[in-house]
Amino acid sequence: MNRLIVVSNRVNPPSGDGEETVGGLAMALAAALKEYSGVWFGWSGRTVPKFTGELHTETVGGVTAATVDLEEVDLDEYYNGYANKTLWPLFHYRADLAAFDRAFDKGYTRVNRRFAETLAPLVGRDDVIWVHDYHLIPLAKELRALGVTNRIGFFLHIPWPAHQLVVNLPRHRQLVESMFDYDLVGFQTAEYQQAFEEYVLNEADGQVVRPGCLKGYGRLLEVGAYPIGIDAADFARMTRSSRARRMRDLMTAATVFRHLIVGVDRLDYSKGLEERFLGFEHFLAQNPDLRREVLMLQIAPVSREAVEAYQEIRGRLDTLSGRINAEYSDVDWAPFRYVNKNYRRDELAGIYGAARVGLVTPLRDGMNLVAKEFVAAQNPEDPGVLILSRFAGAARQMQDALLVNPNSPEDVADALKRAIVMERPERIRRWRTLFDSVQREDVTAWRDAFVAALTARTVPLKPALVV
Ligand code: GDG
Repeated sequence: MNRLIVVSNRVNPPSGDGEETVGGLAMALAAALKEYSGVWFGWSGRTVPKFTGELHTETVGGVTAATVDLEEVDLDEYYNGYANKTLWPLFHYRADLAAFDRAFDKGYTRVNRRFAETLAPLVGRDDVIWVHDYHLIPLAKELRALGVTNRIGFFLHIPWPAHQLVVNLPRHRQLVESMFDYDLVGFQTAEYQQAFEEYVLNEADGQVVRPGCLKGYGRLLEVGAYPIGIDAADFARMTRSSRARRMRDLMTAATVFRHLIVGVDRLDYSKGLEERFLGFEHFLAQNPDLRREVLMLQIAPVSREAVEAYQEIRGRLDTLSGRINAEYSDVDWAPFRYVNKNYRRDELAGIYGAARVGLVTPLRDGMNLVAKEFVAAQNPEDPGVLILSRFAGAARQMQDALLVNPNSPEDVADALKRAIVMERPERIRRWRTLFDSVQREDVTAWRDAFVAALTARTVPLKPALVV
């Protein structure tokens, strides 16, 4: 293999100043590219009146960031439109929020074509291309049309939903068929892989040729589950940094004689924030004796503010958090802190470290890296307890968390009580198993497994005719 070319919607090479962008994909790719002298290609985050295809390149720490500007209408139709108003809600089981608009569809195709046209001249003979996430599903199809024959892999960071949901998408066939232009398609969990296989069996008259190899639309495709992890070593280092320690001391001082319950999420309806707030409210109502012993801190930096559904949920969360504090606060005490501020990663590490409970309750989540970060930041001698939604991809690997149904306030409240009163030996036992898997199945293991499978693939690159 010559170079690894990573492609994602946004490109966020580590700046080194701690002011990293919020979001799991950016975190993971920055960590995954660290040891490769690779190229990271994608949108610059800027818009121009007319698309030119001009490339901006910058090399930071061995990684060349190659970015391209898009037009305002691309942003509306491709990013805010098809990606975040159509695919994101649908793939997170929110068909009620999904907008189906042909202009979005056209914008999505146009931007994928523009990405392909800009990227193709950069591709060397032996380069391996790794495309990321739902913004860029048809990219391989566009690259193949331009004559790119290199190995191309795709990784989906979000869930692949049940067959019956996918078929809500107008032109779902074209979208899935375009995935057969990849050599390897990776999912976060075996469950999402199975859902994809089920679609192919039902809608493409396909078959499972052997485990991990599908036939559909007369072609072959390798598929697999590659659960993403965090950069555990780097996170452990960060936990010991002076900023993390300062933050941990600050939070410990703010919760003397009280237990800190922490949630950290992009402000997104898929993260189950409303349901979590209701669960906490239920806990306060049911446990008058424990009320003054807890403080819940929810950090939720705003994201995708141009999309109405995100503006609406923000308003509802403001009301709900206000209601909880108005109902339960006392003159010297309030149960809930809800902040929309974005913190540095080392500060987050300190906050996680001070917490007795990590409350991670998405309604649907491809994986969820916050759950893993919380575990990585705990003190081995006195670790906190992770409460995790059974609908997060991470639940598969993290069976020693307290697994809950995030839709049930009673379930969440019961788990909170159990976590607060849990004795230290049980906390240590549960944490140890969780920590072992967070360390072992880290971001490097994820990258290496995917790249090894992509470069060792057995399906011929351009299968002429499969019988
Ligand atoms: C997608 C999938 C999948 C949050 N607040 C702050 C902040 N964050 C960081 C967290 C974490 C990341 O953002 C969020 O990652 P998640 O995995 O929880 O969720 P998504 O952003 O939805 O990521 C997800 C992931 O891709 C990777 O495949 O796990 O399922 O939806 O790293 O720490 N970071 C900073 N300040 C904050 O206030 N610096």
